Amino acid sequence: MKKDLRYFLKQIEERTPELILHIKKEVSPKWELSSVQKRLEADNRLPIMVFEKVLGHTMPIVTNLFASKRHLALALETSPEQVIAKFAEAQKNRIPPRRVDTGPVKDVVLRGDAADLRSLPLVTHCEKDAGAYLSSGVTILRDPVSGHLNAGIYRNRYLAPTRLTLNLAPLCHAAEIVQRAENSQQPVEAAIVIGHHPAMGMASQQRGRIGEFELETMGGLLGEPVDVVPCETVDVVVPADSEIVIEGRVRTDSWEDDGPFGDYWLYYAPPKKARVFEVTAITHRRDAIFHDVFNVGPEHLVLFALGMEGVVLSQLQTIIPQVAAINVPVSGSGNLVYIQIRKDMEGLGINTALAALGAYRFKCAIVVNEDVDIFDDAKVLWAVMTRTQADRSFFVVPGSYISRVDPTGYAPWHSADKDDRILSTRLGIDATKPLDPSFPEVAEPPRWMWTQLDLNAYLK
Ligand SMILES: Cc1cc2nc3c(=O)[nH]c(=O)nc-3n(C[C@H](O)[C@H](O)[C@H](O)COP(=O)(O)O)c2cc1C
Ligand SMILES: [Mn+2]
Repeated sequence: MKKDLRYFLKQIEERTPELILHIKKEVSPKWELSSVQKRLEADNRLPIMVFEKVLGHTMPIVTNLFASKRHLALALETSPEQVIAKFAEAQKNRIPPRRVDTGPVKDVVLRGDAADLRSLPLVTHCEKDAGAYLSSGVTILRDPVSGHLNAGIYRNRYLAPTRLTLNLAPLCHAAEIVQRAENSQQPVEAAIVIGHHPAMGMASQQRGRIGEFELETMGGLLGEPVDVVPCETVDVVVPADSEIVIEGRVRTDSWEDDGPFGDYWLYYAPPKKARVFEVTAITHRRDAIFHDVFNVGPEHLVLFALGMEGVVLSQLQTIIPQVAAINVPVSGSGNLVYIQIRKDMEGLGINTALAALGAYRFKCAIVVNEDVDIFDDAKVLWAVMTRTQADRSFFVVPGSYISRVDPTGYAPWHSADKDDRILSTRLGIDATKPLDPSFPEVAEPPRWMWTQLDLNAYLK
């Protein structure tokens, strides 16, 4: 069986049925679907959900595909602890896609006015969102200058039956490609892919060099080449086994408002100008499954964090071999990184925090010893509270660029425009204990006893 969305869902049904929920009651794509998701999340439940009946639509919607490291681990057939290493490895052992003539995504081909976005169940998540969004689409575009393909997730707001926004953050490859196309007055051909094996979403988050096609990393993750087919109306290839493809062109001469939109900082991102995507065709499977990502739930963050973790871990280990593991926790909205080190010299905690802040635009880096579980926020906070003094273990770096979304950002001192609030202050924390052997030992019952206890014998 092809490794696609259906294959993954079947595997979940067979191996971890408790992780998938089929919702048979009809839901509205406006607020109701996201309310169900939010309500379950409030109960710490993050199952993959298949909403089988969506008001006004025939396609079912799957969501929560990336809701935790466990979800990613199941997709990669590994353990949650090994996900980052496997991702970093796939980025090194890339497998180029394989060109095939056709595939299920060509079951239905709609061109011109028939390619109507209203046939897709676009979801409205938050109360004050500007409207319905396509939040899961992986946009593959061809750089008209170099000819290379590039893929990433850039949210799309519905504008009209054949028009969407394409919201490109300033530092991503796609923004650079579209800007260069604008400078050389060339059109950008593109396709938005919805629904495939989760490896597609993961690969789309790789932070590689411009010109490295993300579907090669997807091949690396799956251990086999991804079958791709040419688009009908643009010079782009798309995965043959995806659910839905929206073909079109990115305009380099017009902008539309994107936002407000409930984003991964868990606030509304204010309206700002986005590129415009004009639809030329829609192709899909006969019984296509639509895929939605709930951006103010953990799944956006878990997926987004994976891209950072993959590149930051390998960079850090090059500079500081004592780095054992990292985690970009959901609680930090992508701005926080925990790093575990094998501390063998004083000063290594501060050095590691400095290197981590340099490796990516984190707002805060916290370094701990190997005895602290970096997948548990409470354990990391415990280390900060019992192993630091703020005037020695913390350092602060003002005037850095983190993100244009930081709601507490401030304008550069020389900027005339006080709304130009693009700067943030960064924090490094060395929460490792001193090497001094008189530092107290962690108290616990004999480790050999409590870790190997046969609990069932006591709980009967
Ligand atoms: C669910 C989700 C939504 C995202 N939305 C956007 C977005 O709207 N704009 C953006 O620039 N990046 C967004 N990202 C991050 C990019 O997809 C990511 O940085 C990607 O690596 C960019 O690829 P590129 O550098 O090849 O363009 C999103 C990530 C996820 C996981
Ligand atoms: Mn790229």
